[in-house]
Amino acid sequence: MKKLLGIALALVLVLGMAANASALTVAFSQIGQESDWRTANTDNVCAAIEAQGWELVYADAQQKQENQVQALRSFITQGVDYILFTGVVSSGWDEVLKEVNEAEIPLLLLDRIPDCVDEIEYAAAFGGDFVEEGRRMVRWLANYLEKEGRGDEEINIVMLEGTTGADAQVGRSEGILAELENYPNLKLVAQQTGNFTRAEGQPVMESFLKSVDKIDVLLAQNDDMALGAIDAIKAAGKVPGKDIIVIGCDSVKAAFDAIVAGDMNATIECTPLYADFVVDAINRLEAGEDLGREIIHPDEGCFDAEGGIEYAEGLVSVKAADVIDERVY
Ligand code: GYE
Repeated sequence: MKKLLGIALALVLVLGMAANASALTVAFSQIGQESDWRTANTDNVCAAIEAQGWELVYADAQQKQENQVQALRSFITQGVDYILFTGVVSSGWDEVLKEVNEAEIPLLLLDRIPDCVDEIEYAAAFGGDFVEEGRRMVRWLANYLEKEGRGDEEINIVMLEGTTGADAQVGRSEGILAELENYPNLKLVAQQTGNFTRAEGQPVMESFLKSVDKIDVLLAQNDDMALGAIDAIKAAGKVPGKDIIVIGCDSVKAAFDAIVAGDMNATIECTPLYADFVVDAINRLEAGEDLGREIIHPDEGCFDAEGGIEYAEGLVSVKAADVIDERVY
């Protein structure tokens, strides 16, 4: 009997060790490190995976689709347990994501959703509602102008767009253009990509300032480009936040600082904090749950100098200075 118990105990130990050795391996194909948003997203997701005791296989694609394709194929070869994926651009993923499906590795779509989403299998999906974010940028602007007594003025807008063909660019442009239709006095007079980076936002704004006579508003599809543009506006002898209304997207800490300093007027929130979603989704999938095909969008806000401006039905902006200390990214 004793001997049997001993064997059973040894077996439990061996099995326990085996279970530990085969702790989950979670692979993450990230786009690059183009913005404060992206850095916060990488840090947040990677730290959460490691905190669970899961093995992390991380690949930074340096903005190149071919690097992502290569990373996904190497995840398949390694036989990872889960793949987290956000695509630098929307199109061109059909083949490699079908390979992921054939390998039967559960795929979690994050952030920028590929345009083949309806043709592939995925275990869970989470990301910003980019069209709505674009709409919110324009609604905030229209209501702000109204409050300033400029509601009927002819307003010239320039737009810094994100990486061409990225879901976040396509969606925000679509939302901005659709919402502008509701305000005939708001005119989009120039638009160009700044690739979601501060480094490119600056020279593109510089060229807008040279080529466009009257610029009243800058809509930047992320805060980093807005911050680069603010430098260009100052260098041109204009006052950002006053001569030119500056609106960004993401709500990173640096944008809060710029709003408090008076250089920037508003930022529409797009959270990079995906850790809770990722950990919860994997744990539920491990427990055998089916999470369905819904693409989950987080609740997001809008921050500006004074607060109280409506940016979506029934939602008003929050004064950045009041919450700056609580910002975690
Ligand atoms: O807005 C931008 C980043 O895909 C939502 O990518 C993301 C965007 C974010 O570089 O700052």
